[in-house]
Amino acid sequence: MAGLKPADVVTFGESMVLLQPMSEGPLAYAPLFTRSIAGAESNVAIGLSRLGLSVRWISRLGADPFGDLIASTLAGEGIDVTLVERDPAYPTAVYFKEFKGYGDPNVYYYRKGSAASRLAPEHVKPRWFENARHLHVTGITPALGPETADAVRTAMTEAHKQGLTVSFDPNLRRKLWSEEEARRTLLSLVPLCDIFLPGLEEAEFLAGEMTVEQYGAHFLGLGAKAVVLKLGEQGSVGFTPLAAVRAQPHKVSRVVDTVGAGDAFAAGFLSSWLNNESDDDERNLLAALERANLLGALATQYRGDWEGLPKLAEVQRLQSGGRETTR
Ligand code: KDG
Repeated sequence: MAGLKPADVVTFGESMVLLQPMSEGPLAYAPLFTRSIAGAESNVAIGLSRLGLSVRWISRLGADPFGDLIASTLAGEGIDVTLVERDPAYPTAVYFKEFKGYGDPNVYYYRKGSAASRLAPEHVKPRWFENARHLHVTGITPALGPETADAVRTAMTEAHKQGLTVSFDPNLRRKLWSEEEARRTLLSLVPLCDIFLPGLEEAEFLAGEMTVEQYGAHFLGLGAKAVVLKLGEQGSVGFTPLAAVRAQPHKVSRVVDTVGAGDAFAAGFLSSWLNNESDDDERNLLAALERANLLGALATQYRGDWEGLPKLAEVQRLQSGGRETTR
């Protein structure tokens, strides 16, 4: 078997076809839709790839046209999809958004019994981590099927065994499982990660009400080596055993669609953190948080989960305050 292309980041999870109504209002009365794809891990993969990192995305897709669409879209974004498996017995999942015209969009999943929900520990192969530096996983995958939590646990353990670092975004999706099961499972995965990336609401869901500093200490105490808390409009804050750094939010002129903002944040953070050139945790955290805040803010200003993610040159221009030549 030929060797795999080196990957800065490996990620795996479910991607679905996404149907978004072209109008605002109740989904029941939406007559026209645009079709795209989405999935937390593939959103991060696209963000990282556009920022110049090499990325391997792994999943199980149905042997159906929607599976073709997902694989070819991600390959078109420069992502290595060589290890994706196609399952003739189970379909590729679909999800819909509903834009109310205020607040977060509602989402409706059609993913029970999908090909990715059949992911089991025996599918996780040492080869997944060959020639790679880092694994990124989210708390969506463990919620999908009977064995997906064990598959995530196996992958995190195997990645460490092979010398990779691991990041974990809890990505709490209450529609997918009970609160009790979510809390128990997500907490059990925290000690297996190096970088833990919760939002404030997720931190509270997992650990109860605390101050931001107490959350940092709490999750470091569970075994994470770095804790990065997303504070929404308040920016973000990062903790390692040696540093605690807060980064100011990037200005948002108009919120259009908040779905995918956490994934953009993760891509921004990892793209900087994994390319650290200094030993100074404070400096590294600040640089990574600033880029993460920028990407998260940009992601709220376009429709779709990943389409508007910026390329590296655009990020550099925005961060240096350079002018854009638009015409
Ligand atoms: O973070 C954005 C994701 O939630 C979205 O792309 C779809 O993966 C998805 C999910 O499970 O909600």
